Amino acid sequence: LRYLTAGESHGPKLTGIVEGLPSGLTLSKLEIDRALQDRQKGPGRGGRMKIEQDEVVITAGVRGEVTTGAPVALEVRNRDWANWESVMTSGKDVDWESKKVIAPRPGHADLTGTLKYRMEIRNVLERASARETAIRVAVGNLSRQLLTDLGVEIRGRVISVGAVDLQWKNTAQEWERVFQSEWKVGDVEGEQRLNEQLSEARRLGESLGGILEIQVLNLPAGLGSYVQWDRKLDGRLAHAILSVQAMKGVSFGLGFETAKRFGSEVHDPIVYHSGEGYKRNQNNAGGIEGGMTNGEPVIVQVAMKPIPTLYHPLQTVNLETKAEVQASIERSDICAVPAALTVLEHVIAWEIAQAVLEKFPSDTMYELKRAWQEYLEYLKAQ
Ligand code: EPS
Repeated sequence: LRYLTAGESHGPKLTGIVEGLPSGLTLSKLEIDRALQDRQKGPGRGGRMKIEQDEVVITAGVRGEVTTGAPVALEVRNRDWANWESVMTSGKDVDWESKKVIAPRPGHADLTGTLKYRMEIRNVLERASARETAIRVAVGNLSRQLLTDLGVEIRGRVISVGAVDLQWKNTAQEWERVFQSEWKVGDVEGEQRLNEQLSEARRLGESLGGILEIQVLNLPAGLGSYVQWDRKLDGRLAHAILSVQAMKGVSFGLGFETAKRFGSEVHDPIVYHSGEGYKRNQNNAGGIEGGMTNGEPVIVQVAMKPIPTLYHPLQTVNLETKAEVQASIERSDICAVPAALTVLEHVIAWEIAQAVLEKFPSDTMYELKRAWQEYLEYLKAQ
């Protein structure tokens, strides 16, 4: 299972090509569009999200609603392109001047990208932009629908935004609230504090990061492998997560707290339930041991940095005059933490699906489901 994306933030469209999905997977376009719309939401989003109404176009690999086993091609159009056509075109008549950027933003790819590729900043920021996460959600949603078909559930919540920590006891009621909440938190009073913090950040020209948690439920033990470094599932998840724009840290289960405790206070004792197989009565490992799922929920925490484009810009250097100036003010989001949750759920879905398709025969959904079911029964019968 592999994918590539192409596309610039203000170019005509984003494109994704996916290879390795089994034939016979029923895909709902409605589901993909719902995920795309979910990614656009959240209280801290900027003006761009009023322009875009993301929707997928599937141009290959699906007939009716069913995958054929051939590569799947996806597109998400940039509506904003209508305002950028003369600037972001591939023909001869390009307007190089009107949207030229000469003051790189600290925290963005701007400066290093321009040095590395010997091009102007506009070319760098267009591809480095988190706009690319739209197509990653569309691509990831294909794998998410495959996992749903196998009974795997992925859910996530926002743990904290900026300096505001939210209350959390992990109850079913809180999860219900997360799904209704525009901040994707389960703490009603906390939302008030988040709104106040957002207003303050807006007033100051600031941006906000946060910490998120994603859980993957109903996975069998044995996805991923210890036998080679690049097959370890936690390593693959960390790679996928940190490849999302603005993500700075990943931890599993008990996370960094693990390093502070005695071993006996960290590792999850093994128990046996007849008819169910081996279990754990706690999940400090976050569902992964030895680079493999251990049958408990996979639990990942992710740190997102504040978006580097600031309305109250930091010092930088004008690349033409070398004078110290303030960074360019590009239109931006103040906080994209709830949107990032949707993105993370989908890049995680991708890695889990890849591990599933590596373990089981995957030419067809028929073979995959049969082998999956047989393996679940084998684990229970131990
Ligand atoms: C982004 C800058 C903003 C965000 C964008 C990511 O875009 P613009 O420069 O057009 O205002 O809105 O995010 C999206 C377009 C999106 O779909 O999430 C950046 O520089 O990373």
